[in-house]
Amino acid sequence: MKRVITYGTFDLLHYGHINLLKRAKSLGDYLVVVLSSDEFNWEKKQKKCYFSYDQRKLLLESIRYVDIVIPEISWDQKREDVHKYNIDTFVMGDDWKGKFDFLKEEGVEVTYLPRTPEISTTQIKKDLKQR
Ligand code: C2G
Repeated sequence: MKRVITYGTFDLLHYGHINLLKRAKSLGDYLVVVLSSDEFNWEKKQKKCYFSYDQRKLLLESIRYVDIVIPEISWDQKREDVHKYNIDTFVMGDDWKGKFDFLKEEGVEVTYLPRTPEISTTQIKKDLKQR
């Protein structure tokens, strides 16, 4: 059983997120999604999520590629998470390329996947404002 992990806010869930989750799951048999809490997202982006943690968790749990959703409350939990969940592969979009290579020291394969072009939560918000 190959176990994969990925992290994110996944606010205003869109097809770019789904593409990432689909490809992440294809790298193993079990996908752990570590979902940024409302507070941690503020720390990360100084922006409020549109959907609350519980709403974003419900959306993610309904996705066929996702096996479990757990909270992300700090930048520093990744080393612990990969051991706690017996992770084989860590996956992120390539906007994070290189940022989490330290996880290789924990015996974890680190993979950055190309982002889906032209879609982002920021872009969606911008487009909606102009309508
Ligand atoms: N993503 C993507 N293509 C897009 C948009 C997002 O592949 N068009 C990917 C991102 O690269 C990321 C995941 O979808 O791997 C979730 O994106 P966000 O919710 O924006 O997550 P982020 O804020 O990057 O959080 O500790 C790590 C952070 O929690 C990552």
